[in-house]
Amino acid sequence: MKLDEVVISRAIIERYTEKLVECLDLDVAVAGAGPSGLVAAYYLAKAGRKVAVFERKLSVGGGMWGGGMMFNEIVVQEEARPILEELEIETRSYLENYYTADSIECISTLTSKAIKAGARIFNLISVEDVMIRDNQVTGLVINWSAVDVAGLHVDPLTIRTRFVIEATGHPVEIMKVIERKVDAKLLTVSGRIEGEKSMWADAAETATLMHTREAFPGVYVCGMSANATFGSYRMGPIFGGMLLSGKKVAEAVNRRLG
Ligand code: 48H
Repeated sequence: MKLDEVVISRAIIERYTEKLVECLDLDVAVAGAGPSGLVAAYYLAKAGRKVAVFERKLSVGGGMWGGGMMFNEIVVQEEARPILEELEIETRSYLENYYTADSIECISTLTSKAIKAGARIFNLISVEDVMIRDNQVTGLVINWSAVDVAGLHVDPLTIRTRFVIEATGHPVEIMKVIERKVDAKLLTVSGRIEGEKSMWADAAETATLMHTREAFPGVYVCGMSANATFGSYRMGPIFGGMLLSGKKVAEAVNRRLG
């Protein structure tokens, strides 16, 4: 049978539109498809929640692909290994309490498992603002990343959601928008973003979990954005805290959803 280019085009447009329309009203919208956002999406989808992830870049995975300084291996500690085991990602023991994993296997498998569990992942879409009602975030404002890159003046579209997970990593973009635009305090000590501190892996890994929580009504932070919001250290290429944070935020939001 001969192939028709217009059928191919129509198939893509219709199927993509179906996916996006389905996601206009969500239980959980995740901003950023780094390791913590992907883990969160995986567990929420597994719990039967309607969850979508919006990622600015062409590729998902955030800062995990490059391991440490482009050596594409990551390190995880004992506590986080069960997550990789559940995802069927191979780990190799190094010294006591240290395991390594191939960063490409981690991201590709995690992404695949999240999608197969039912999460929708949209790449090339940036979250540029939030929707607010009565001092509570009720949605995300999204636009094509290309619009931003080209500096075009094109209005965005909006996704309604019961909860937002801010997983934008170091730049902590969603919390920055809230801090700048919403006339209310964040749920931090100063009421503002406390900011990320320098390297201290051990302290940072513990703090990441402690700081994985609601940072503004309707918005939970996880991964590096949790540390940036609540003011803690960075940890370099140990990723256990990111994985555990993604799981913790999924459990917390799942509880709130009831
Ligand atoms: C849509 C956006 C937007 C936006 C950003 O940086 P990430 O990998 O985030 P985490 O927190 O899951 O993992 C952090 C880890 O990779 C890391 O950097 C570590 C452990 N650093 C330690 C250290 O010492 O440096 O992923 C965030 C993702 C990226 O893919 C961004 O492109 C995306 O979010 N993103 N997507 N709309 N406004 N902003």
